[in-house]
Amino acid sequence: MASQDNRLDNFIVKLFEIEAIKFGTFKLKSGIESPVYFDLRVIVSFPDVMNQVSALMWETIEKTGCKFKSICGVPYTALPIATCICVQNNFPMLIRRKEAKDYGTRRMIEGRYEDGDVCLIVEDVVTSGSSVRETAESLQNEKIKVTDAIVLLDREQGGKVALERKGIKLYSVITLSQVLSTLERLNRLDSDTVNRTNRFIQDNRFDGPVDASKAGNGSTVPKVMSHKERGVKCSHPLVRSLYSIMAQKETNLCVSVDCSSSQELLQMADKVGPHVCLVKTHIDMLEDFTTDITDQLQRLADKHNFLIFEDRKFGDIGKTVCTQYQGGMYKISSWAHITNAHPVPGPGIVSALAEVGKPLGRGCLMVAEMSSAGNLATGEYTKAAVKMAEGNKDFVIGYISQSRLSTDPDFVHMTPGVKIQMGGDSLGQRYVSPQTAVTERGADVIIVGRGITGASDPLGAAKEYKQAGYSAYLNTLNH
Ligand code: S5P
Repeated sequence: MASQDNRLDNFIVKLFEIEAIKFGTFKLKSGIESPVYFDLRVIVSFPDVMNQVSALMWETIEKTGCKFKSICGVPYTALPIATCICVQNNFPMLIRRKEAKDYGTRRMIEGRYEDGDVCLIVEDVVTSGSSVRETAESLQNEKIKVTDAIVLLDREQGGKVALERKGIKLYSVITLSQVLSTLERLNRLDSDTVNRTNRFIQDNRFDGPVDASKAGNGSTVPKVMSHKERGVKCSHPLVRSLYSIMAQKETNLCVSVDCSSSQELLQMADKVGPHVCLVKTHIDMLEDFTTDITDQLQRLADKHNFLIFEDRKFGDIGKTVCTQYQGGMYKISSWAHITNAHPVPGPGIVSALAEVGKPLGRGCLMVAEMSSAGNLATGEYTKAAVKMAEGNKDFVIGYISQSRLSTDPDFVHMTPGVKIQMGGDSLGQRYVSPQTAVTERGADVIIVGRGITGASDPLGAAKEYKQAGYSAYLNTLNH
């Protein structure tokens, strides 16, 4: 026992020495500032550490007695770890693709498997459990069962409980508190850092859904506001209307009705109308547009109580977008409650659209992140989009995004690229499930197109997406 403890002590110190574990102030992907950071990617440069990781994980797995036919590492850091475990123990492995290939088999899981096979998931660090869950969903889509997962380091922020709720038991080799106590005992860390980190873990538990509005550094964690509350408290009247509709109809679903025939568009809007808070259009897809179509769409919006979002993605200089928004054939500002704009031309685009839209009570979303593979709306570009929104709160009501970009409840986050059958299409679209969009990506509204419009029973599909999206939202409230 003592020698096992020594082994783990030495292993933890080694991780600290190679800076796979760091203490300081680190901004996480979610925007939270963390006093501790794990960068287990570095271990690939230390074959002795790779060997130790693999041996420790295998021993932990063996002790659990769980049974499985293959092992799959969560891409990317856990891929080499899974490879080591499988090679050293002569065990079959599966690889999960993060993006579907747009040629060939388009499989999301590579390797040999049969329906009903059980696969063990391997991960380096678990925080909320979201990455393990995404990999599990990909495997389950291929009819592979997932009952257990092994992680090198559990940050103890609720991932274990969240995974258990999904029927996945999580085993860990070490935990963050173990790391802290070991490093303190061996005089590698002072008690201030240990206390600060412990406080951070306690204040930033996820227990399933990620609430990116949580503040870091041990400060008070703001409560997630319900749709009902946001329907009263948000500053923009249009946002209040949207949330009131969402609360009343119990839906966070926006259907993207991407049709080329106006009859199809109107029929679909009428069919899904009772189940959505928004209908999104690409009006320039219609081959038979007349102004009567948007009049009829407005009547349907009144009948079913939804808002209309024209996904125009304006992207030109101020003068041009002004005319495009209010004039031309479509006169978008006269019927669409919401439209959206790319930040690429600079803040002038927002002021110009606002000149037209604000007097009409319209709202605009900044396209801050995109769902398509290889898109350029990342990093500094996304940050600039957020700044543009924050400086124009009387007209910009939120974002088209793939993650939670703002802690301000006034901003609505709408996430496209949502489909129960995840993966992608052959033209670069990438999908996540409604649950992932809401709980992991922080979506207030899920935007679903072909998942509903391309289904054999669009009404049934709309109900299914409504249910999935709304129960994911309720989950975020409960934690
Ligand atoms: O990043 C984005 C932004 C948008 S608005 N990715 C998207 O897919 N969209 C739109 O959402 C896209 O133009 C389409 O209308 C819808 C997604 O459709 P689906 O059929 O792939 O669900």
